[in-house]
Amino acid sequence: MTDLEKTDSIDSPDFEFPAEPGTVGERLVNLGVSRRGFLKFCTALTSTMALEASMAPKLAYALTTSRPCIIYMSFQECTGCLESLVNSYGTTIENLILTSFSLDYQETLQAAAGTAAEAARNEAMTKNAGKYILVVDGSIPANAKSGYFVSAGESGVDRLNKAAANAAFVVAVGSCAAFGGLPGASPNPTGAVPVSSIIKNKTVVNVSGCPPIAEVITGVLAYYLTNNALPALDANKRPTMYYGKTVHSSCYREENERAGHVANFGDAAARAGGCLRPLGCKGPRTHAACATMRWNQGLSFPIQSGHGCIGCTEPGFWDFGGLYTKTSGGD
Ligand code: FSX
Repeated sequence: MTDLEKTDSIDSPDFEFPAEPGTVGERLVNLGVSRRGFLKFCTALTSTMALEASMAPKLAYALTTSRPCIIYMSFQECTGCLESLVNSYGTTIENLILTSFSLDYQETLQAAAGTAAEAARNEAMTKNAGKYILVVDGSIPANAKSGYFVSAGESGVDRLNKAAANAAFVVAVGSCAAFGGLPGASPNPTGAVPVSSIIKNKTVVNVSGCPPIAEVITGVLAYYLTNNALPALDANKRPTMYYGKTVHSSCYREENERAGHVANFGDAAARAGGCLRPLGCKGPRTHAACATMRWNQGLSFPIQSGHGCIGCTEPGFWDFGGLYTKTSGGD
């Protein structure tokens, strides 16, 4: 995504930034973001969420007026998911959306530590009981005897259960939280399980990927803000608006395969856009938005760089992940 358009003034015949002190609207005004530029981004965002463009003003209103509480907890992970989320720069849609939430607990980003951090989290959960969104990254070590992951004197399972008890719903960010991911790979010494294996009485939305695209994470939150409801989910609890198609079906190299152009390692066909399937690309069996939304503000994605998809958004990644070919049991 590119930077938001900026102008010296706000022109707004039918949508004004609510500029009350402390609101996102006020912050946008102070940043010099124009109404037109803001609505343009909201329109782009509605298209990624498979919503009508006419929903853009509603989204704009929701982003500038609501401020739901998010409790973001990390378990067994590499911090790649959070890196993906916060490594955006400028006034981009993902940090704009993050600003629209009150991020009341995030161990890596917050200044508070120890008992002060725990007290702040408990206070935020009590104050927003039944309404806060619990975002979780990392898998949960369910092997009680393993001794892995104890924080503030509590096991991972206890910590997750307590945090989820009064949440409105849970968003499992990253393939570790969604499906077990790397910590769950064989031999899985910690007994790592997905969030949905522990939380059974509450909706869990899986935003898989190792890591997921930043705009996909924030897009799910923006959808909830706009509609006060969650998007449709597939059989793996992933939002179909981002995971409804395979990477291959929306890949620019797909039409080349149909025309008979396939690649070999380092050959001219690979550079000219030949399909990477013979090299073990897992795009045909991987559901993700990488080919349409791409990475780094829409700049590129692995296949565009000549590297086949490794299937990181699917259950079983890592054990069933990586590049492999027909001869080693792949597609
Ligand atoms: Fe897992 Fe995320 Fe991969 Fe890392 O939080 S999905 S190992 S990018 O950090 O959990």
